[in-house]
Amino acid sequence: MKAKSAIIASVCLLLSFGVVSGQDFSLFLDHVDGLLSADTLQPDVPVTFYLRFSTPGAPNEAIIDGASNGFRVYSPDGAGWLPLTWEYIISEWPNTTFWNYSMEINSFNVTGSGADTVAFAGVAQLIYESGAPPGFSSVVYSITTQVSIADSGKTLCLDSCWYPPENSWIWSADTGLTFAVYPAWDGPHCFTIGKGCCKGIRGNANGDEEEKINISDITYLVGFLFGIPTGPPPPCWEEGNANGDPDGKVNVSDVSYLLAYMFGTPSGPAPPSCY
Ligand SMILES: [Ca+2]
Ligand SMILES: [Ca+2]
Ligand SMILES: [Ca+2]
Repeated sequence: MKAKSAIIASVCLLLSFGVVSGQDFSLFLDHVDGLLSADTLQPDVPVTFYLRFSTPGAPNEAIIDGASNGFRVYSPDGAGWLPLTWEYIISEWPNTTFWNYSMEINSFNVTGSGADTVAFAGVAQLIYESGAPPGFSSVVYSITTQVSIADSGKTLCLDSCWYPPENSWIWSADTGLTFAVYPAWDGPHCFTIGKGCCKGIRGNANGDEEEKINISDITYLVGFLFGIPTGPPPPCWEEGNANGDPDGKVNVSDVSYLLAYMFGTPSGPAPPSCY
């Protein structure tokens, strides 16, 4: 707590000489792992938000010598999510290359309910030629969580926040005259929680794009279950669970089910629908 106060005090001290427009300074959501489509999250797999930190080149170039950015994850309609975890994406970020005075991550209430907040703060001492240089642009942080298929149709959002939550961001810059920068942010980013990878009915064990259910799916499952060497698992596990057993098992029963459906006399029932 003491250390955190020191960081905030340091950042604030550096900000006391004036303000410039932050249009060319930004921290954007660069991309997301764990999407089913551009605005739909895949449930039950890790979801990672990657954040890009950018500074302008000339004519607004400046060394950023203090940067503090918070992010919060929340659901406006009551979805849950797994407690947040976070990482540095480039190794220079947390060490002396950029933030030779200190780099901290502070998290608040990362419980998977209410709003979870993660704040990143870096402070440089320019006398040692540190700070984020002009024209810098890289993904620097990631925040990871996971949503549940039980919350399909609900919404999960990532937005900016200060710490404590719901205040503005601030960086400090130095071009010989120290000033404050309010970086741009392209959020909030909200995503619908999807229904997983399974489409229509189950049984497309080999994941072919046309969603066919045929002998190739049986071959694929047999390879996975009994092959020497073992074949790969179904690209969408729920499709491999052709008989739709509630435990989600993929085993010889699914092979038998598909055999009966395709070749039984009389034919067995079609695989059940995914959801
Ligand atoms: Ca299917
Ligand atoms: Ca298939
Ligand atoms: Ca099964």
